[in-house]
Amino acid sequence: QKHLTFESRLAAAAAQPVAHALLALMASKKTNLCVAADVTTSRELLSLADQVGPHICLLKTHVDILEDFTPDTVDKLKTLAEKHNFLLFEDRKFGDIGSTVARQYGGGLYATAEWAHLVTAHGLPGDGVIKGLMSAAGGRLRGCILVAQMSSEGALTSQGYAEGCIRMAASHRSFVAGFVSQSRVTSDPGFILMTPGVQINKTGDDLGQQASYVSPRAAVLERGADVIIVGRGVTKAEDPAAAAQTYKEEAYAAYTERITQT
Ligand code: UP6
Repeated sequence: QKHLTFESRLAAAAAQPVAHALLALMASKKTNLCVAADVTTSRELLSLADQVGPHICLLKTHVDILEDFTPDTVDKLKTLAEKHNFLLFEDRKFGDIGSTVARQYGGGLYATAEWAHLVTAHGLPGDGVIKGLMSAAGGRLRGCILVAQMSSEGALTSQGYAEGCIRMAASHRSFVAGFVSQSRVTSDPGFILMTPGVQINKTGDDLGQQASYVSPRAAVLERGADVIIVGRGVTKAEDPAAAAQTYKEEAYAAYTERITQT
């Protein structure tokens, strides 16, 4: 997908409704920024979503970090997603056998399949994890993002592992929308690559987030990111809306540069 525009990849993503919708949204809203809303209260989450909403294509959540999760939080998130035109992405990183993930995704406290357009999953269990998610998604327009590579130091996601994830995705094109990756793991235009570990002017944290964060520009131009995932760069900023705007502009400018390269 090196030089292709998001619009020109729509046909390749036709089998996956969320990937298709996301490519169209990124092109029309001119943003390839995903904010990782890693906060601990529903009030902070909803306030952040309302502030950064105009600048993002995806809001990535870890709803199990919330101390006060209720279905009402989800209803309000859905309203904000419609108001600002972004998709909901729960970073659950499912990684168990199919029958277990089907129950974790479809039920439990979070009933994630009910509201999250996208969820993350590890390829580790084999393609049963995808089949399990698909079974719980039922007829809803849902998709998953496979974690092909991790940003953390010492990650066990070898090249062979990443290649296995790509193969697994290729045989489940109706459900897999793309990958979390740190490099251009595939050139298939139907899959969307999302890269975390991005921050402007910042080195890593002390818990093994990569030794140093990369800039939005490097993520897009050197690591092949279609979407950049930014957490603390936005959430810890004095003005999250202004920070989101800056990240959006840098990432989209890098994408524009990429598609005009010859
Ligand atoms: N994330 C990573 N690395 C991965 C996969 N996912 O950092 O390989 C997620 C984290 C967090 C976000 O769970 O929500 O991306 C990064 O946040 P940060 O920008 O604050 O480091």
